[in-house]
Amino acid sequence: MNSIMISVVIAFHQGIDYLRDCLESLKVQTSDNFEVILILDTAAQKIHENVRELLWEYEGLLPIKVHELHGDTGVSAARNLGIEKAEGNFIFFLDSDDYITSNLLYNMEHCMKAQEELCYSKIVHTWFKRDSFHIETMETAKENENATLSQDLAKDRLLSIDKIEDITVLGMLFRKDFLDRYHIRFEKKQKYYADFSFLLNVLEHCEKSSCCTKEEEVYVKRYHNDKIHLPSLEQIEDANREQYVAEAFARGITLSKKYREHVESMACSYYLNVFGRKFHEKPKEAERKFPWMCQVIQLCDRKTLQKFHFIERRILYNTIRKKSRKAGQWIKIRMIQKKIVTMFSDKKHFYRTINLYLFQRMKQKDNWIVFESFVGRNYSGQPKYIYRYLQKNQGKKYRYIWVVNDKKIKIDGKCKKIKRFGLRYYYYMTRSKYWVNNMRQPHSYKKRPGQIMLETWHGTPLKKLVFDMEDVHSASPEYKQIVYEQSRDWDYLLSDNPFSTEKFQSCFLYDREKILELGYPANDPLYDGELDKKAMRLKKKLGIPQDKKVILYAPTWRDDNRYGAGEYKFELKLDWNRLYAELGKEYVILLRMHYWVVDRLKTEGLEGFLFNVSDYSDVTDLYIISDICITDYSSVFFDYANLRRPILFYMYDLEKYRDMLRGFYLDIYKDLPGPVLTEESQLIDAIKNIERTTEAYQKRYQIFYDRFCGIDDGNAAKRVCETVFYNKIQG
Ligand code: C2G
Repeated sequence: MNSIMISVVIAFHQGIDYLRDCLESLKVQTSDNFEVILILDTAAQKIHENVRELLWEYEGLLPIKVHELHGDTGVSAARNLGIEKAEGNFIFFLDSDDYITSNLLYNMEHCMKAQEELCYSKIVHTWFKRDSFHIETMETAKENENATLSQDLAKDRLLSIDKIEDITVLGMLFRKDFLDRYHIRFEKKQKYYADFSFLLNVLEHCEKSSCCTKEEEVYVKRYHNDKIHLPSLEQIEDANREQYVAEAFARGITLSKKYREHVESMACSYYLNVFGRKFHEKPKEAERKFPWMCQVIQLCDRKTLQKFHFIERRILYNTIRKKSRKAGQWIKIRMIQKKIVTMFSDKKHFYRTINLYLFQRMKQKDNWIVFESFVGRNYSGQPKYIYRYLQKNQGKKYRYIWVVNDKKIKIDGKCKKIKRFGLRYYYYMTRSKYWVNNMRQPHSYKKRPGQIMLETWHGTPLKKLVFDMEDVHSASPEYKQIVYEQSRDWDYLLSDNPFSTEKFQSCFLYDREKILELGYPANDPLYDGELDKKAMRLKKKLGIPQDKKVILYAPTWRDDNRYGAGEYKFELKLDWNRLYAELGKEYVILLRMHYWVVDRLKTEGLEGFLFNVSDYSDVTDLYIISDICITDYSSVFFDYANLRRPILFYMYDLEKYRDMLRGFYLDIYKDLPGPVLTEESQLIDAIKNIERTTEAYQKRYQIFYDRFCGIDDGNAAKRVCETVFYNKIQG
């Protein structure tokens, strides 16, 4: 065991920030017995990425040997060159966009016994950079991975995996002489899926292997969350991808003896379930690519084909006989059969099918408008004020439809209320010419030709959004791609100020021409001439004493603190009894949780001081009755600033929020119109001395107001309606 020397082979072609994380994870390894063989695929490399500069940082810290690929290109060629250049007696493949936990190499070394040919570890999937791969992520990752390893190499690395793209040689430590003895190398021609035949080859010859069972020592496979700018090999749009899949299967079937039957089944399943869809979606393309699949299915043993059921067998046999039309027809029958089963399996599928075959064929109604605010949670935001303006000025010209989760939500004026994702929802969404929404529309719902979508959005951003974010902690790795696709369907995007206009272009990769920089309709009421009277009425409605000053506390949500999709936890970092004691004589507090937060505070003992207004429909009303607004990173302050009233920023978790979760577009110490407070006592002090606090920020507030509130003037709804609905160009 003393003579172990590992060559960590890294192939690099793009993604320098990923590479930094990867090298960092090697820098902190507890083992010293390794060298790094970095193969630069110069032909495929991004020109602007200066790898040499990065490598300087590791000079003397990591034993890195750099080689360049000449002539050949691609990951297979790079890894083969790595094996050739390796001076170690063990090989470990590490992808430049992945990283490993700090004891992994040490543990693998100690796991490996003299007679074993390889050792492998658990792979955990993430889409976070190394810094953020904290314990919590590890916990969730663990829950989602298929439990623990069975310690049977074939089972763990082949038999339990359905998709060819998930078969990998990563997280494995190979004895180099084992690879050499059996000439196990990556197939150079295979741009993708070369791991498949490599692994099958390994399984063919490997007599003994060990499994590194330490749960916390893992290989971390990092998904790319930005397919547009930095796609992983799997995400690259390649018109001939199916050819590589077919070749990989063909090679696998030919070389594997021990697992041939399994590989054949995998190939057939891929053909039936993945490739087969093409016959329905892109028949011409299916026809062109059919011969590739034909060759693979022809290699399969009859016994394997017989395991499939009747219709599937018809598809496979016709494929063997090269009868593409017949195979295509049976594939369609199979799809219809599947569709019927899913259609009756749940309501949503049933509605969607009716929508597709019935509503989509009905005529569009040019005067129907569907409004939705905060995914149907309430009647508020820009959609509410656009609706009100149209109701008042256009009345019966339009038919108004509101999407709500609860039909009890009060909406003024005559309108049709429909429940989100009910049958009527599909009917009205499909037939209405206009959609007005302040959040993203459902991804599954594609716009019909001729429909117009006005995306009003719901705030000026302080925290970074979508493509401006590095890691996405709140959603799936496809988040950026999904938002990209959704935003292609927006005909207009509303902006409140030039700053938002600029940021929306980068965060949504959205065209300037389609952005309407017209101000926010939801801020129109803040310019009402009779605000005091309105405030009195609202206070009465909410049961708030008229003689007390009002503090609105409206924090935002935390991306990493959630129960599930769209359902977030929130830990309030305030001692309400202390606040009551210190401020209760003069103030009441309105607690307004963000709409994603489902936790509700118990207010017993605080009656008359703390009012939970989290379920109140319209936050604009709450701005009107508040004398001070406290927030953290929420965009509420951009809107509230229209009132020119004091704003305090209670940012008790500033570092984590800024450095890990989101990052900001503004310099919070220079640009915000109020003090940044991290301690509760600072917050209480600022409230007690609110006049002094206000005075200190007067100048900055004015600059902020001019920059962010300059367009709002009480007439935004008018401007928006004239532009979108009456096609008037705003001067
Ligand atoms: N909101 C609210 N109550 C809160 C927080 C937010 O009613 N406690 C509403 C406000 O209308 C606010 C909007 O939700 O303007 C957006 O809230 P943010 O906290 O900024 O969070 P998010 O939904 O992530 O939107 O460009 C803005 C960003 O998209 C942020």
